[in-house]
Amino acid sequence: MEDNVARRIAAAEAFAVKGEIKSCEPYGSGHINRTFLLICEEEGREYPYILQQMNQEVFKDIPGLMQNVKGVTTFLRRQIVDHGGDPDRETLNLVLTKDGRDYHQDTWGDFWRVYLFIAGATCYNLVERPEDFYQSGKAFGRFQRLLADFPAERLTETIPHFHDTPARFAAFQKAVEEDCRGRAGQVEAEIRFIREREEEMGLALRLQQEGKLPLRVSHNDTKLNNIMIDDATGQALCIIDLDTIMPGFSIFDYGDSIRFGANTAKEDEEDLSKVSLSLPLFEVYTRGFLEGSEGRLTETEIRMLPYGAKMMTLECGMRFLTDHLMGDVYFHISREGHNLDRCRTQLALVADMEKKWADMERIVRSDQP
Ligand code: ADP
Ligand code: GN1
Ligand code: MG
Repeated sequence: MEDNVARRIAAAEAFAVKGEIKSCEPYGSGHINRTFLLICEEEGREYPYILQQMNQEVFKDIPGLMQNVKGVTTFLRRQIVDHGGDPDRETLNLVLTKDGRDYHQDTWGDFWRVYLFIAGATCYNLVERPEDFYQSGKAFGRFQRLLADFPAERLTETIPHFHDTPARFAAFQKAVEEDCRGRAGQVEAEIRFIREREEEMGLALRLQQEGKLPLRVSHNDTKLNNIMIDDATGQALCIIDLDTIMPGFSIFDYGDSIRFGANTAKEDEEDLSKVSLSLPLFEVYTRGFLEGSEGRLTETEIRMLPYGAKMMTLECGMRFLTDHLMGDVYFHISREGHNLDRCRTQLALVADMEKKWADMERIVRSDQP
């Protein structure tokens, strides 16, 4: 995906935004799409938007993906209005193109979309206040509950086998074997660490096949910087990054949040001594998630929550290492070895979870409603 100012301005001009475009600069810290803060001006007043160039390497069916986003945001908007909320801030809102479409494809074939910018709210990369993390657990739990009533048959599977950990392991093994960048020799310890845990990777799918773990409409990318916290109230305001909404496991939505938010270090921290699982944060998130899902989770799902946290962390570490071995073709990087650093934090966190396993299980049991 090429980034070019003239192209992004031209793309922005295809949308029915207010007034004149003033600026359009890179924004946020997502790893997948290219995100820009678009500022427009009309009669001396500024109107901010989010412009995104969608990642076509990652998402093969962008029209299908946009249909998901449109369907889910319309559905959520109705619920927010019914509950007396603010539908312009509590869900993403697509801005249509001048010819009334949800997205724009430019002459180079790239896909673009525009959302209303949600002002006065922040996406965090590290938990600053435990209360925020509790709020985000509650919001993701509630989000899953709301989507339970969404007609799942209308959803396109935007990335097939997204959290199919055994399939991710197979892709990792292939990347090690091919070693196209000659990097495998420098990461033997990481490769061993992952291989030693192969057995555990198929458990969720096995339980699903046995009818013990339900498939649910889930978000599938529940890290802390995919939720906006209201600066004024401190409450979770809006869940964003809806590109991977599709049937999945509740324990993985829960687990991905723990992976990112209950880590005492950033996802790409180079000093591994800073990485650990914060049990107090684990506890507040668990409480929030269970409260937010309001009794919808089965006993097996609740029992499997610690497993969900460990698996999402191991899977993510494995995906970062796969991408490092393949030459950084999937996750955007901003420094040499960035994906390897990310992989190492994830594996260090898995190791710490293994040490704290009994505590994790105890907390889940005692937070159970
Ligand atoms: P990616 O898939 O690359 O992670 P996201 O959709 O998560 O892309 O967007 C990247 C970042 O842009 C978010 O973490 C957030 O900081 C910011 N962002 C996205 N949508 C909005 C919005 N509607 N209002 C304000 N900020 C947003
Ligand atoms: C990506 O899009 P973003 O940055 O929110 C990735 C997630 C990973 C995450 C790791 C579509 O999320 O699966 O867990 O990076 N999204 C996709 O930070 O692959
Ligand atoms: Mg994101």
